[in-house]
Amino acid sequence: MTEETTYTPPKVWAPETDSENGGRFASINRPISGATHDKKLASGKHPLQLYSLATPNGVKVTVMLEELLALGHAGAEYDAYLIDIMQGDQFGSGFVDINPNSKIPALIDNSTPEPTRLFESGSILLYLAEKFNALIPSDPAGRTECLNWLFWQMGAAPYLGGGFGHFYAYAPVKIKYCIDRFTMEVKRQLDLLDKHLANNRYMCGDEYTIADIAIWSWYSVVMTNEAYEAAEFLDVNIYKHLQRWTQEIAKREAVIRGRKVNRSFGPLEDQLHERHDASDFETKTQDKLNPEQAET
Ligand SMILES: N[C@@H](CCC(=O)N[C@@H](CS)C(=O)NCC(=O)O)C(=O)O
Repeated sequence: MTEETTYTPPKVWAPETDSENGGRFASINRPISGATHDKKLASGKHPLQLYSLATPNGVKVTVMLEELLALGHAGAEYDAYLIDIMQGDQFGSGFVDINPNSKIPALIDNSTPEPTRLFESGSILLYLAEKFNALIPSDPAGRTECLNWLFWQMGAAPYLGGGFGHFYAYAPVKIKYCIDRFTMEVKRQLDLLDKHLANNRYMCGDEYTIADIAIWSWYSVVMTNEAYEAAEFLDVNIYKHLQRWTQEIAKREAVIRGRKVNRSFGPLEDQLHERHDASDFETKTQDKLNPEQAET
């Protein structure tokens, strides 16, 4: 029997001072909200200022912005700054002013009479879709279906990331109860998506929308083994329709670009730490900025 199964919760919980048991995220987890230090955020010339990291929640927004630019919406031009969540950048005062919840992605729209702050990736996708009247169906029934799936994703991802991913890949001990519980739920989600995509090209039929962007950003990395190295464990190859949709969206130019923005891991040619101009994809990825690192 492991130590965890015999754990008796105290009357009042208190955080452990010894962080060894906390796993990979022990250094950034706190039981209180708010800023830990003063730090003003940088700001660029474009209407939209993004503070993010290329995790699935961050990728949703950079893909959306690149899709809008590809559609010709110049008002979607943006400056993207890297927030290193493992270094605690999300607890700087400037970031907390935009997102009191201290999580990426966070966005400022400077094109409104007063700057508009945005946090929560679903809220950001919906705001941008409405602002540019793009990537959301215009008929009421289609719009409702799109929002059904967008909100489904926002509710479902914590079971995938915070539940399955955490206990399968990150927890310092493997606890069968937790892994079984969240694997059951994640496989149910994959099956749900697979069945839906058997009869629909995209999540809302023939139209590619913010629902696809939100769901793809999370579920594609599970399908391709990039997240949690769990593709074999989850037997993802049985989800044929989900595979087809994953691969089709991965080929979109805007998706290829969006995935690189604020990425600080993986191949150097895919890491564009900050993005201020479309040309940055050609000249400012890490392999170009640090050619000596690229050669080693
Ligand atoms: N529901 C939020 C979740 C955002 C979120 O969990 N962001 C993570 C990275 S994917 C984060 O910033 N974590 C930092 C922390 O927890 O301190 C959204 O969709 O925007």
